[in-house]
Amino acid sequence: MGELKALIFDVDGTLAETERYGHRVAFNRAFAEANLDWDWSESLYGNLLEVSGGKERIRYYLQQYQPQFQSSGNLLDFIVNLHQLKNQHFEQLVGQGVIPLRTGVKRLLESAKVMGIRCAIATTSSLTNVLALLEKTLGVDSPSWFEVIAAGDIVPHKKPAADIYQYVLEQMNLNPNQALVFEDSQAGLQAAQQVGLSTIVTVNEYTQGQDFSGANLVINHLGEPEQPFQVLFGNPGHQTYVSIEFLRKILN
Ligand code: XBP
Ligand code: MG
Repeated sequence: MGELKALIFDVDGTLAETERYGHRVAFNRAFAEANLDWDWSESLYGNLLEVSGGKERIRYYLQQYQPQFQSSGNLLDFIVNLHQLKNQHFEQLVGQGVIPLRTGVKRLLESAKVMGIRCAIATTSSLTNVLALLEKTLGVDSPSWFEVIAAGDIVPHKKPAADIYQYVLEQMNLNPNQALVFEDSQAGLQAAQQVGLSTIVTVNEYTQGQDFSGANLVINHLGEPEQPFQVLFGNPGHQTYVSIEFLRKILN
């Protein structure tokens, strides 16, 4: 196979549990501020997560759950403004420190840095959200740890389309067999698979029932030396947490 040169991370659900306590809450705050009586419960949000992208998700919600709704002006402008408002609320939540990184994420990123493994981000989420999360959880210089931060509307089609992973590989001048992807969702896995990238899935409550066929390993989190991961699919041997050495073996 290939020699491990880079790690590519999804953000929402993978670096941190941003959806339930971050984006969902921020959407509801934006709705209230815009005098809309919409409320996205945790279970409704689980259904809405089938659609990647906040703007796309609002549009889908209108079609499916509020078919009578008429915006005062142009619908696209309405959605863009509402989404901007939601992202402001998201940044506020992140700033309050209510969204920690998932188990093992900080350790793995720091060892990648030390060992000269290049890192990148491939996310459907908006760039401002990503930067806010990184700066709050890993420090103000942490965006520079990532050679490429590919986010939101930078590509025409969001996950499960392959565009974002194709874009990252091109920017880094890498072949698919030189990098490993970290994802939490089926849509993210599909996007990575379509360009031939090996993928480790760390599930969360929203995604644990999804189909992860073709993933190299499916675990509950990246683990720590003192906090072993649980394996849902794959055979990590005696390994109990994700380290760079372990990832090298996966790719080989
Ligand atoms: C994340 C998304 C995003 C976030 C919200 O998917 O689909 O839409 O839910 O962020 P992934 P925005 O983890 O696969 O990247 O509102 O900025 O889109
Ligand atoms: Mg995700």
